[in-house]
Amino acid sequence: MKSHFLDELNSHEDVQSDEARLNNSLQVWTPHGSSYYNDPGIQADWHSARDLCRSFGGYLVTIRSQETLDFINGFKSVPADQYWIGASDEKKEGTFVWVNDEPWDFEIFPPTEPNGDTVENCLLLFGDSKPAEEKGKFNDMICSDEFRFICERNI
Ligand SMILES: [Ca+2]
Ligand SMILES: [Ca+2]
Repeated sequence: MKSHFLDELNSHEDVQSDEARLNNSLQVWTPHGSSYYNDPGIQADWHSARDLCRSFGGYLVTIRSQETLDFINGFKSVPADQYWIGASDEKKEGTFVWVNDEPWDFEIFPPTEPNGDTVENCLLLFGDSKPAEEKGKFNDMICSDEFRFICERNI
C-alpha cells in the first residue's frame, strides 16, 4: 500500500536520493531479544509510519514489557522527542490494539493519560524532555501529527 508520506516523498525532485536514503537507513536493524529494531530517523504521521515499517518487512514497534520499554527508550536516536509506537484505539475508542494483533497485556500511562477520547487515537512515547511522571510513558495523540518512530521486525 502506497502511503501519503511516500506520495509526498515522490513529489520532491530529489526523490531518488530520498528513497535511497530511506532504504539504506531501514537496512540497519539492531537485534534485541527476539526482534530487530530500527530508528529510521524521520518524522511521519502515525499511519504513514505504520505503512513504512510494513513496507520494509516489519511493523511499528510493539512494547509489551518494562524491559522492552526501557530498551526502546534507550534506543531512540533523539531521546528528547516523542516517538510513535504501534498501537491505536481508532477502531474502538478506549480499546488499544497493537498493529500486528499481539495481545494487549502491558501498558504504562501517566496518571493524566490517555486523555484524547476520539480526537487522539494513536500512541506515542513521551520524550525525555517531559516531566519525570510522563517521560518514556505512553500517551494518546492525534494520528495525523508527525513524530519520529521505531520499526520492529521478527528475527
Ligand atoms: Ca482515543
Ligand atoms: Ca493524550
